[in-house]
Amino acid sequence: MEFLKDLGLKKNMPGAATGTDWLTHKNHQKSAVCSPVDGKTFAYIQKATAEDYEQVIETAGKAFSLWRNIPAPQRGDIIRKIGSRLRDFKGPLGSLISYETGKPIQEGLGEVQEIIDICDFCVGQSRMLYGMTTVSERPHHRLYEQYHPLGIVGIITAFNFPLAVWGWNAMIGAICGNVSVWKPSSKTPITAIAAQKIIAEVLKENSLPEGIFSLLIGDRDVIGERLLGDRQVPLISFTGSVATGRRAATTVAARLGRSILELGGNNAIIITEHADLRLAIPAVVFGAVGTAGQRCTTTRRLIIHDSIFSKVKKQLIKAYESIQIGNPLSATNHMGPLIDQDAVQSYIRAVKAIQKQGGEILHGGKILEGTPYNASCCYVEPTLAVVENHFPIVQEETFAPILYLVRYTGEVSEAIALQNQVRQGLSSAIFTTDYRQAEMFLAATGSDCGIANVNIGTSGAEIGGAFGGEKDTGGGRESGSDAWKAYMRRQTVTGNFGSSLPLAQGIRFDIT
Ligand code: UN1
Repeated sequence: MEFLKDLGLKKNMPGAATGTDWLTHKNHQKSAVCSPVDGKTFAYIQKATAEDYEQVIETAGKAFSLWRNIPAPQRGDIIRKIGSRLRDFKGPLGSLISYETGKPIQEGLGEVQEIIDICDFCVGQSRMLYGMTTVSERPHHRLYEQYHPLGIVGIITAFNFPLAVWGWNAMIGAICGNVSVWKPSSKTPITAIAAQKIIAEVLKENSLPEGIFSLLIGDRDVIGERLLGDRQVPLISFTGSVATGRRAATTVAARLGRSILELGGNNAIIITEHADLRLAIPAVVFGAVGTAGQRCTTTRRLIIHDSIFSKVKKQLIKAYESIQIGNPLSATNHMGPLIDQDAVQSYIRAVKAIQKQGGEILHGGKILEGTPYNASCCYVEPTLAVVENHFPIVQEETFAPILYLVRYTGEVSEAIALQNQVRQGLSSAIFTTDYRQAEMFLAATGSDCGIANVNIGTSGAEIGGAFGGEKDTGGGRESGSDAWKAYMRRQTVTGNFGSSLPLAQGIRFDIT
C-alpha cells in the first residue's frame, strides 16, 4: 500500500499532537486500526490520555494568544498553503480515505477536493470578516458590529467524512483567529493522523507555534467528555448521530457553551408526475448507494407519484442490478463495504424491521458472502423496499444503503407533507419540470430542511453554501456562506463623538 508510505505513515503512531509535536509516553494504550475493505489491521495508534488532553489544551490556549493577533488575511495565507499541500497529496489521501472508510476511490478523492475547496474559500473569506454598520438614534454617535475570535474550537467528527468535515470547521475556525482541537472518530484515526502530518509541515515551514491545530484520538470518556465539559473550549462543533449529539449538546449547554450540531438526516427525494427520470434515477442511486448509504445526506426515502410509481420501481431495480460492489479502491466499483460489523448488524436489524412492519423488500436485504466479501464481512447488498412513511423503521436513520419507496396520490403538497413527517430535517430534493411544483417545494410551507434541491439529489452539497439542518438535525450550519459567524464572538459597538451624553430611548437622567 504505497499511499501509506507516500503519506509518511508508520505501523505504530501516537494519537495526540499539538501541531508538529506528537505526544509519546509509556502510559498510552495501543489500539488496532482495521480496514473494512479487507479486514486487515493496517496500523496501531496510541490512544490519547487525560494528561495529553491537559497538555493539548494548555498549548492551544497559548497559541490562541498569538494566532488571534495575526491579521486575518495572513491567517488566510497559511490556509492557502495548507490547501496547496493537500492538493499535492490528493491521490494518496483519497486512497487512504477509501481504504479506511470503505468509500469508493472517486468519493475518497472527492472528499479531499472538498477540503481543498474549503481552503480556497477560506483564503477569500479571510479578507471578508465583515461587520455591519448601522445608524445611531443619537446625534454624534456611531453604531456598528465587529467580530472577534472565540478561542479554542473543539471539533468532534464522524467516520463517514474523516477529512472534509474537520476541514470545514478547522479552516473556517482558523481564519477567524481560533485554534482547534480535533477529536476524530476512533473508526478513522489514520486519515486524521495523515492530515495532521501534512498541516504540521506547513506550520513548521512558516515558523508557527504548536497548538494552532491539535489532534486527540481517544475514547469518549477520556477525551470526548472532557472536551464537551471544558469551559476553556467556548465552541464545540459536533457531527454524529442524533442520540450522541443530544447528549453532547446537553453537556455543552450545561456550561452555557456554544455548539454547532450536524446530526442525522432522513432525507427524501420527491419524484412528481412531471419528473425527468433521466435525471432522477441516477441522482437517486448515487444518493442512496454513495458511501454505502453512510452520509448524513444519503437519500433514504423516495416519495413517488402513484402515476409513475411502477415505472420508477422498474428502473430502480434495473439500476440496482447493475451496481458493482467490491473493493472500493478499484475504480469500477460503485459501492464498498460498510464501516464495521456494528453497521452490518444495524442493516440486518433494519431489513428485519421492514418485513415485520409490513414492508416489501424489492431488491437486496442480505450480507454478501464469499470471496472477496467475507475477508471483512462488511459488504451488504444495496436494498430497495416499498414501505409506508409512518413505519417506525422509516422514521429512523439507519446508516446503511436502504432506500424506502413511498407512494403518494394527490397534489405535490401531499408529497411535501410526507417528506416533512420525520423528526430529522437535513436535506431534501424534488424532481419536477413543473415550475409551480418546484416553487411549492421551496416555499415557506414547503420542505422544512436545511437543504432543498431541485432536480439534484440530496447528497453531494458544494462547500459554498451553509451546510446543516433543522429539527433533530440540530440546527447548526457549517462550511460556506456566513457559517463563519458562528466561530466568532459578535460585538456591538456604540461610540460617542459628541460633547454630551444623550441616553437611548430618550431617558433623562440629570445629575448636577
Ligand atoms: C456528512 O455526511 O456528514 O453533502 C457530510 C454531502 C457532502 C458532505 C456530507 N458534501 O454529501
